[in-house]
Amino acid sequence: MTKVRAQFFTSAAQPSDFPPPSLPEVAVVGRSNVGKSSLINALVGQPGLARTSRTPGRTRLVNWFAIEDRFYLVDLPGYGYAEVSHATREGWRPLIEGYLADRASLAGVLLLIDIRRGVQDEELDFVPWLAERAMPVVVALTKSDKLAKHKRVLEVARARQALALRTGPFAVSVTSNDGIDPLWRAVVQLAIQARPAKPARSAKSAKPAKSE
Ligand SMILES: Nc1nc2c(ncn2[C@@H]2O[C@H](COP(=O)(O)OP(=O)(O)O)[C@@H](O)[C@H]2O)c(=O)[nH]1
Ligand SMILES: [Mg+2]
Repeated sequence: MTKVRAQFFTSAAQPSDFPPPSLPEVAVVGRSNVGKSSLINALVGQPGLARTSRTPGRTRLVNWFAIEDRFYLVDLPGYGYAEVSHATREGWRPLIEGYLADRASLAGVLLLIDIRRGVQDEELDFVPWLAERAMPVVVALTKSDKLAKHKRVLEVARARQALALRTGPFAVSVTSNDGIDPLWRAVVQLAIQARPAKPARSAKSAKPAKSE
């Protein structure tokens, strides 16, 4: 099992509380209860790092976890949970969207989908939205232990087609450990292939420098 140095860094309830961008960040996104916190714990091999819950919709904060002082895994509140009040949901939306649209240090997104639920409207909207912004995404289908192996393979193929993915998705389970190591490698790739900060506007018109 992967074991890395990971520690809680900070949390924020509103964009004005976000820490200044520093290290690359990989945001973990998905519906409430899809298994975001459990997966973060499994990826880093620390069961108690991110708080998991049987009650959906409990994480109302954005949580940053520092990984080997090299990058952050960012646990976002879940979207689309029907049983929280409309007002509460509308309160979270600016937090999630504000983070994803404006975060200068965002290197990529780890999008989680429950393998039994499959791709829904939210993901059909969200994946092209990321593509328009040239934001790399890795998709994982969670709770793969809940499906027989032949059904897992089918769901992987369906999600790949529905979202027009070039690689993956990864089927993962924190109970069986299925797919955790390959997913971790993909997450680390996302983080270390972080795009450099946007060049200054004037650099756009300049010809690329040739090496002599
Ligand atoms: N069987 C199974 N249950 C899981 C798995 N991952 C998470 N869960 C359960 O799903 C529930 C929600 O998990 P949590 O990580 O809190 O979801 P979050 O709301 O997306 O952060 C908890 O009861 C977890 O124990 C998995 O791979 N297999
Ligand atoms: Mg959570």
